Amino acid sequence: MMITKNIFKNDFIKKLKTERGTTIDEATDLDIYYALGSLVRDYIAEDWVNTNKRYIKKGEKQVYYFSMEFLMGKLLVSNLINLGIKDICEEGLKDFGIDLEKIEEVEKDQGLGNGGLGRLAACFLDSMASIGVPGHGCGIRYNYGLFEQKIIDGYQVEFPDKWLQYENVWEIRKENKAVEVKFGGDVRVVEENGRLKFIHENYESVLAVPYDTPIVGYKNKQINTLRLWSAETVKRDFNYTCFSKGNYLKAFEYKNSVEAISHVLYPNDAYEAGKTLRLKQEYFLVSAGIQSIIRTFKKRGKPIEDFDDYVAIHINDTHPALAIPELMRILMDEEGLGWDEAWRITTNTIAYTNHTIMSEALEKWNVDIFKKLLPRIYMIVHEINERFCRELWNTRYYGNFEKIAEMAIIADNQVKMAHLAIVGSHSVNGVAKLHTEILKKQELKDFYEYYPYKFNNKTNGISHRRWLIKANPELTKLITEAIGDGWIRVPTKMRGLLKYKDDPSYQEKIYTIKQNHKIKLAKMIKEKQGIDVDPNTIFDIHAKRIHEYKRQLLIVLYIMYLYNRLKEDKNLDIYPRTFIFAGKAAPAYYTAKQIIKLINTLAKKVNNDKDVNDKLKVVFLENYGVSLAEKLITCANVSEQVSTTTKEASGTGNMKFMMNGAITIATLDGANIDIRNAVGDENIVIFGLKEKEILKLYRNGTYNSMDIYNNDIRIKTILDQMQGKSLCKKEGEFSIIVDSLLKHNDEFFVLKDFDDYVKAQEKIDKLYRNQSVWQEKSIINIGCSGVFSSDRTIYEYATGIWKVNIYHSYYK
Ligand code: 26V
Repeated sequence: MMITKNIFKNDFIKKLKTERGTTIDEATDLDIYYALGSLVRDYIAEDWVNTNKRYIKKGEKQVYYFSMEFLMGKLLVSNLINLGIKDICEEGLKDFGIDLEKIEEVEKDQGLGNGGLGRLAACFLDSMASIGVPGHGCGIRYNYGLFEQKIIDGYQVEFPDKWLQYENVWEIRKENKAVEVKFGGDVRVVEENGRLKFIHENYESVLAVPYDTPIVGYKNKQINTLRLWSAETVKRDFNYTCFSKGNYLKAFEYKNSVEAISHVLYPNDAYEAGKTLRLKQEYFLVSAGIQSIIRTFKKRGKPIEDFDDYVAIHINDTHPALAIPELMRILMDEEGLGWDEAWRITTNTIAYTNHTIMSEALEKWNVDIFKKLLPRIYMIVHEINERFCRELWNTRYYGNFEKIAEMAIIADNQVKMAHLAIVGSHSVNGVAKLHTEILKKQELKDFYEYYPYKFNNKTNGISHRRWLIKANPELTKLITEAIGDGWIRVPTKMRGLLKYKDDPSYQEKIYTIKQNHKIKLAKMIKEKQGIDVDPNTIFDIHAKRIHEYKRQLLIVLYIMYLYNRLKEDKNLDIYPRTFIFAGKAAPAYYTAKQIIKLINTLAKKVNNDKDVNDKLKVVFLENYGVSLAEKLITCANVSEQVSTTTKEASGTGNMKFMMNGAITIATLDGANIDIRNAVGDENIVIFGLKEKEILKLYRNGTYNSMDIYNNDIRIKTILDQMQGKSLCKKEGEFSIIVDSLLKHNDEFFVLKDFDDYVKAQEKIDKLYRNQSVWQEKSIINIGCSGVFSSDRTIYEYATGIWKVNIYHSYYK
């Protein structure tokens, strides 16, 4: 259906009446949002049904992306863009005196993720639909997403994220597609016709109810599905079993324990605490998802032996790795296949992405907890382990007990999920070149040596539709004016911009766009925090989870150093800067929370000191999430990507900032390396220890942070200030931070990299003064960012791992 402005306006008025019982004159922003959302859903409906029909009719391979997190953000405007009707709707609404941007504010962010890993899943869904991969998301419909962060007296305070408080217009509850998931109980083994049969008894039943959200491809009529599962009681059990025995309280206990499963997202992004509820969540996702895939598959009438020709399952980190034993269970216990056939199908179906080398994030489950919660699944994992260890012994490591113990899936009374994921899949990938190399050379070396053919790299990407077209319509327009709109379907065509890099009038336009975004942000900062920020200063932004390895601290030290210098010499010639931070800390990560307090304490001091005010400001923006990110990334002159080399697997914020014209100051870590390779050394500012130096320091243990403290007066002064009363009246407030740097020998080499960071910042200062040089670099960064579109990443997954047809790809 072709939608014109008039059709839209008529439809909209009708919707307001039928859905909200109101008129344009009376409608609140909430009415308008819901009427619009419901209308957009109608516009999507037909293509959604047709896409599913086409998938079934053509019988082609489907991809299922399993993830415990999907950080979708808001969907209204991104759906309008992908449907190709944003301009029409915006103008239609304007005729009614309605501002779309204001209406968008009503929508709650769908924040069902912690950070990079969850947002990557969301970008992948967008790209799969847009380049024409038949691919769907499978996740959990948490009642509460990542907590809302407020800053109170400088401290982070967490509040529940009530994203489902009002109706979610994008989802459709599919009650008739609910499945049962079983926990606990016992497994009885009987022999039947010469085969062992496994009978699961006395288990607790949970009903998994799916909610489907359409994922709209970019102007291509392809609508994929994100299916999120919600945990509910199985009515029969709830009503009869407990109530009939008069056990009223027990019934509620059951209800609570079931609903707890999809109640809230775990707010850690790099720390595995081994909680039973988390394991329950993981199995719930996997069991519901795989049962539903099998059901859809069987409707196609193909033999189960061909399952892997028609289905690819991707697991986003190890969190859904139980997909391996769950698929084995269904193929053997329910479909009657033998072990070898089931194993062939399972390993051909499943592929695994590793997202971190941080050892604290590696999932390991206590065997006793595992066995009790998932008795049949444990038996299968145990058997996988037995067979794997036997194979190692027979093929390569005969007599090498040590090696086999190292590589075993079950060892030291723990189930190691990464080992399970590698053994049970056909592909293991890292998320940037360096990360993949580290996996091969270090973290997963044994597995790489044994299964070299499984390992591959897929450098991350971001959806340029959300992070450029949606976030920065002004820049989008300017690019299209210069090089046409071909870059939207083939983002690498943004290179066409390079010919304008030294065109003064184009540079001027690029500058103005950024400037306007900065003015808007400055206004928001003034409204929210009362801080005056000058849009003519350099906006230097660090926005991501708060983590020691991401080194917010390095920037804090630099700001303190600048402050000290300005206090000594008011006329010090530095280009005025505004440092902006945003990010959440895991609620139980005390050091990270103290880093937030430190930033806010410093901000208060600096912002209220007239001596330095025209040169230095510090702002911490609360509640970082997708929507705030969309506002921030357009405003950065400088993008801070300063993780300790080797620690950031890829990073994706780095890509978002460059695509919007920021210059990156970075260590050679994760995808920063790929960015440097794309833009060239002159268009990025690199500093800090290199991979080899870091690994050497970690290995030989010669680093002594006290030496730096004693020999570098800048650092001594800063750390003494941090510890004493000059920064904060509460003595010892920041001792945990100072201790981490001195007593615990600065695990993340903040002090070691400080001097080089200062020099890098001085380079930035100098560069920014020459606006034509700066704008040229900015244009080069934008022009070279196309390769970081997740369309490219998904193309690589589709052709290299999943082996699926791609409908609309322009990459061929
Ligand atoms: C781990 C855990 C441990 C158990 C509790 C909950 C939880 C939640 C998330 C994680 C995953 C941590 C790994 C992660 O987020 N990695 C990030 O992945 C990004 C996408 O590939 C990448 O850009 C970042 O560099 C990487 O840190």
